[in-house]
Amino acid sequence: MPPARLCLASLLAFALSAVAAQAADLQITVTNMAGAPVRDAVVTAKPSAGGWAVNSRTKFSWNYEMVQHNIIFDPHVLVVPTGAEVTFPNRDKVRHHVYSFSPAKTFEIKLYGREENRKVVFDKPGVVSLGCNIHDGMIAYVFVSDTVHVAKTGADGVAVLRGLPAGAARVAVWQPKIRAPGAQKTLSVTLPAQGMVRQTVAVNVRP
Ligand SMILES: [Cu+2]
Repeated sequence: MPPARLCLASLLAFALSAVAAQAADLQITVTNMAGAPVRDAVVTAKPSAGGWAVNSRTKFSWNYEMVQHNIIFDPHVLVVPTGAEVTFPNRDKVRHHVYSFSPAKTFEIKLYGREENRKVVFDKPGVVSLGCNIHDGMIAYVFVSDTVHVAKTGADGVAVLRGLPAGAARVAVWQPKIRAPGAQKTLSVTLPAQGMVRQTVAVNVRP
């Protein structure tokens, strides 16, 4: 590595450690209007301080895999960074035919069988609705994120975003059943230099 690159790398490491020392965590609890937890909601944050955009080196800590087994897609909602390659392994004895008409990624994986694998690159941010031509009940979503600050709620309705810079951030909560334009609700959050901010977001979801 040439010296200039080395110098830049150490500067970057220093800058990153400075950011890490001044970072807050955001815990969002998503509920329905009756207060019950809502799972599979995707929470994103875009701090006004910047630095949130994904790039070609962005790697989330989970697998980019949409498995088909027991005639369902698993997970129901898969979050990946823009540009990610997602595998679609078929673990069923029957064949599936995966497709999407979503503007963020229109594609089709023609009939393929047990233990076969297919790959699709999701190159544009947005929500991609998946279906299967053979099994109408198979529905799932690939959430293609343009921000590194993203998390999905579990059965408890909780998502935690770690290491957000201090200051204002635009937060969005998306879930396929939210009754709102784009199936999302947005809010503004002000983050301190350190500590955990906890907020509950109630959304109107279809049963
Ligand atoms: Cu199928």
